[in-house]
Amino acid sequence: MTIDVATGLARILKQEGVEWVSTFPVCKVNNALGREGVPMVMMRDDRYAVAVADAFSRIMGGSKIGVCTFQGGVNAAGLQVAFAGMAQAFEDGSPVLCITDGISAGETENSQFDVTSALKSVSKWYGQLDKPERLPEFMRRAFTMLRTGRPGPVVLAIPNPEAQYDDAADPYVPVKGSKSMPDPSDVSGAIDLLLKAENPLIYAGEGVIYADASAELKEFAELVNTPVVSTLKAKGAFPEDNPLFVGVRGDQVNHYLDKCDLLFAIGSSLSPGRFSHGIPNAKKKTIVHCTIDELHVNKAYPTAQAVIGDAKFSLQALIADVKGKGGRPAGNVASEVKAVRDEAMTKYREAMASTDKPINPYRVYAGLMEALDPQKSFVTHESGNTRDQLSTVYDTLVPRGFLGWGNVSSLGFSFAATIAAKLAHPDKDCVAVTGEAGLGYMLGQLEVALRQQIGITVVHVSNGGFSGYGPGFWGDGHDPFTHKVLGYDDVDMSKVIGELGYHTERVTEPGDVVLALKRAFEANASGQPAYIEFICSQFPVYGGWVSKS
Ligand SMILES: Cc1ncc(C[n+]2csc(CCOP(=O)(O)OP(=O)(O)O)c2C)c(N)n1
Ligand SMILES: [Mg+2]
Repeated sequence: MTIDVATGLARILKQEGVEWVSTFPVCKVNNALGREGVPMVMMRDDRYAVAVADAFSRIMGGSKIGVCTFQGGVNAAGLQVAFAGMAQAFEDGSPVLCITDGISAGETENSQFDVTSALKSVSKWYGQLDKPERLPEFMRRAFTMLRTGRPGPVVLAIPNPEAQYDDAADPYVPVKGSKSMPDPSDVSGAIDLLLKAENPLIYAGEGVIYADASAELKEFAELVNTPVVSTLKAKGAFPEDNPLFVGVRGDQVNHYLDKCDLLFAIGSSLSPGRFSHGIPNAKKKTIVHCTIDELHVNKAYPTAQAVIGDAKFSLQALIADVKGKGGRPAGNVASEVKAVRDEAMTKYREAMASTDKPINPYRVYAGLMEALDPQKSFVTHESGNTRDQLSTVYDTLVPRGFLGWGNVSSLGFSFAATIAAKLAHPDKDCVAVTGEAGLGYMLGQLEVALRQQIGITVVHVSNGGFSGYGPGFWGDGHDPFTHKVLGYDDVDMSKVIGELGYHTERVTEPGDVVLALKRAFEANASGQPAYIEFICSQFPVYGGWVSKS
């Protein structure tokens, strides 16, 4: 049957299991999505349209693909704003499908902004549909790339959504992703090195979550009796109540990164960045690197042994190999982890019990841990202290019980992530924890949760400034001229946001933290979003990142 490209696209998305599409108007395929019954989550700007779909892919570990649409083509206004979201998705390796208008033949080379080179720089693949009958081919290719190899965004530009093609000529069949197993001799070599090491350390990255390999990681770590560090983006890949869990950051992580003679990386690019650890004295250590992508082997550090393949298959092979070789002796690894961790956590645990006013932010995080069921909740941070502090202390027991994000971390993503989390898991309590800066980004988006009745909670650690930037408690801070904004004495954000229709509270008493959170989650259960402003001190104290040396 002859149909138009936009209708064909909508039907293929449905065949591929896409349940909704996030968008900001206009994109010329949207009307066909509406007609074909694909629900649209309309955000209030294009960056957030990308971010919601991006976050959904992350939260689902790529088992479902987030899809978004935004304006492009000759009038690339939407695309220019969406670009920020695509850059973030590309930086963090998120398998999101971005659909935008394309530039028709005869209209190219009109604008100053070079759409093609811009989109190529933020995608795993950018395809412009140059003939309507190629739609099935492009979609097969897109979903293959979204489900295979190192995750990353795919961008499709559709120049003429009304162009007709015969959908029976090349009937669409959903595509399956493929995974690869590592070379057995690499697996054996990796285990031989591990068994020789005196103080090995496992360094788990987000690839473990994308490969759905948390159970295998736990089995492997226990079998080889080796402590585990998780990256920010992998937080929750290893259960954080396990005696072998060291942490994401904090003095105990520094201790183990320093002390290890062998670093066994799984599912991480091992790129020392702004929000990840470097490996101190790397040249004196043995680095085993299990990764899906050769791009990262011998990148920042010499790799003693690469194991290239899907993290689950790699871990299964590593488990089988080590079982044949007898494993590692039990020793006192777990008791040492506990001692080092307890010592490092003492100051944070004190802050978590603080009765200070304004409220210590750690008291709010302790309240979250008390009010939420760790198995049935989703928490994410913002850029700023909420990231640094939550990733130091928030106990995550299941993958994506906490979403850590940001090789670089673009403010405002937490709201998109929490919307996506609630759409993915309507039964979970979903919370974004933000400071002033993240809140500023998300203010324009708050209407979405009301309109769509998405019951999420925004927790605002309200401290009147960019607290890591100002004088703080220790001297002048790193940006003393640009850290003050209107604070809680100047404006009552709970009233502002309350007027919109959110359940809001302003909490000044440490003893009220847990009850206020519980009331917010109750409101969420009936589809009402909530905003809770906790009047907090500026307390820029958190675990650092170890630098590469
Ligand atoms: C898009 C973007 N621009 C700039 C930054 C740099 N940045 C990181 S945190 C921050 C301010 C954080 O202040 P606030 O939200 O009040 O959190 P606090 O640290 O006080 O808890 C800024 C400007 C960023 N991460 N993202
Ligand atoms: Mg602040």
